[in-house]
Amino acid sequence: MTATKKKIQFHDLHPKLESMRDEVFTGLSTHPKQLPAKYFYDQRGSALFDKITQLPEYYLTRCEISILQQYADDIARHIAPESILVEYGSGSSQKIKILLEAVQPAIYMPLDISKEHLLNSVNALATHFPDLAIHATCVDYSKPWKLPTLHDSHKPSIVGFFPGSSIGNFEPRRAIELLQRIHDAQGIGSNLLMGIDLLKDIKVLHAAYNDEQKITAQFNLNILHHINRELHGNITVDYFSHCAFFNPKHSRMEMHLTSNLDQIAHISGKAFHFRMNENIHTENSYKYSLNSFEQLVRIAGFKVDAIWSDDQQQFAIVNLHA
Ligand code: AVI
Repeated sequence: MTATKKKIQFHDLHPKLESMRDEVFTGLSTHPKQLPAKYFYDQRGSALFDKITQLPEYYLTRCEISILQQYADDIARHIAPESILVEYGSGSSQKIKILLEAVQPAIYMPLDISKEHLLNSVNALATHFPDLAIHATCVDYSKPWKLPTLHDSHKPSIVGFFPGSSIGNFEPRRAIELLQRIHDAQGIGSNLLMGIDLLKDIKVLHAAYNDEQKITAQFNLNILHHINRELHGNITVDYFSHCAFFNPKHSRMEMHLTSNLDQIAHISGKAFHFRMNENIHTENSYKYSLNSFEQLVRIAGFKVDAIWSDDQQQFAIVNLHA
């Protein structure tokens, strides 16, 4: 453990990074072809995602922020004072600022797999909250993990914050495993605040993933640029098109990249064949009803304690009790 600033402690739990080459090769060799959504997020992909969150069609971020603004004090009343606030993925500073101001935790502990991203965001946050004790922790929380020991004499209560409907990007089986891990790591009696995107009119969902400015299309196609750069690929990105639709059977938005023609591309010297109209499945974004979400979290050992939503019930922040 090294101290980077007076109030910032850094814990490196040394997440093991999977080989991008292995994952891309496996994904493009299966039928139907698929790619892990985490490879959207190189520097350009993260900047494109930031743009998505500001699009008129992408209601998710706006809804979640407005729920936080409207109910922050009530949310804080559901959380024990002097708690440790653990954020899963150090994401939007706007959301965490609202929560930190309302909850006033003893310690803020953001968890992220990327050391660089983590340090950049905590340094910016520390300027805004100079007295806040921050324990930035570099970890892959989708694998088994333990909260770092804080050598504190009393045992503070733990509240997790998992915003942005990020849980929606996990298949339900994987979402349950992840929630079980969080349950194990945080312990009985802890809380978990989650942002979830609710099932709604398909037209609204369709527009959110097919925006007029085509930023989501650029975000989806960026995975191919990322592969070209990192894995010495020669994929012609223009030969693929963005495709996003609602799959009612699985209650999820799906994103795919469709090959516009019959083509062969090389990645790290290996040839991959894409038939005309063949899809590469790049992302799932599950949409839950409050009932289906309650069932999912119950399997993982959590109970729903409170729900805050917007007037149109587009999005919800749910407080879970372990
Ligand atoms: C990060 N995640 C919750 C976003 C979503 O809506 O599933 C990623 C995204 N994909 C397309 N637009 C935004």
